[in-house]
Amino acid sequence: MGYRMVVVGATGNVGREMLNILAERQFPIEEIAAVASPRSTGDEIDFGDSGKVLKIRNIEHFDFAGWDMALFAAGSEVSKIHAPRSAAAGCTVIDNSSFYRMDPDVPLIVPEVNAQDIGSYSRKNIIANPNCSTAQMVVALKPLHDAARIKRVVVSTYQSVSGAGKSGMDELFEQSRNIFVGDSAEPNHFTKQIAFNVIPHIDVFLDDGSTKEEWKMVVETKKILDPKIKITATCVRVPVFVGHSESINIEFENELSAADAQRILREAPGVMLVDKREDGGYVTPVECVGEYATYISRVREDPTVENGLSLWCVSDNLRKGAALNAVQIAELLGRKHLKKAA
Ligand code: 11C
Repeated sequence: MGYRMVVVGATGNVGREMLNILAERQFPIEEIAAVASPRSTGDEIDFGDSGKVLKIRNIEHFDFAGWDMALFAAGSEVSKIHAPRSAAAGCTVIDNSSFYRMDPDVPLIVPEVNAQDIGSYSRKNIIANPNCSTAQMVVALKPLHDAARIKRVVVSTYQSVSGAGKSGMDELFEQSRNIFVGDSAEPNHFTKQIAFNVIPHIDVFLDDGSTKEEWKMVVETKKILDPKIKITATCVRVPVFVGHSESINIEFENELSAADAQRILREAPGVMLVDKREDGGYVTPVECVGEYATYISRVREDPTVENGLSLWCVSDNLRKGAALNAVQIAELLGRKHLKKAA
């Protein structure tokens, strides 16, 4: 017996990956509904490589009663209106938007890190999925925190344009082509030219000069991992289609050698250590596309502080950063709370 699953925002970058990953991981499904905005109603979408084709249903008229779980990937406005409707109808929401993440009655879950927190979902029948740049970072930090207690993190991100949706990807593609043929490179989606450039600005500016993307990395990491950890982030958009990269500098309470950190990371859930200290012995974003792991490379001691380490962290932002993590939450929820008879 399987679950009756809904994917909201099924036509977007993340929604499509949710369908792919549910099919890939053979999530036990009795029925699946692909739901999106009225403009896509009636369109067809593949249910991954299962051979099934789904007709898109209209979110405005979709009745969540009788469905088990809804994975939402349609942005904060849609989640704000329709997630409570789903939750009240008894269909547990796993929400990829930022809308509920910092709600104290909504658990924010990365299964490798804080699976134990999922029980509080019953307060609102909603579980939140973190921001992509947070998800991969906490997978890397958790085993090191357990080993030597993290005091402070300095992170700089190199985030792909797919984090900004299909229009971000289209802008990088078209601008690159236009520059080659001598046409205009006027920005449209991004604030400055993204092709052959980098932009130190993701999401809106806050009063203290940081951006909301940077703020999310701070507050979400504290909620998922440990509120005592101090974090400062600089988030940068780079001309890469898929795959977020992060340079992470960590200061620990206790001593942790690079060799011990490598040994711990090699065994850590969700982590793939690729760290050969030679030409090409590290992972770059193009190599992580379509993969599940959070890749760690360039682990080394930082002698400028007591107990410091630096490392490089890369993951597919549409997968571990969004769709995969949501499906892993659904799997966890199924195992722990919404069991179905085999
Ligand atoms: C980006 N991290 O790369 C963002 C996308 O809060 O879920 C995801 C935003 C979020 O632009």
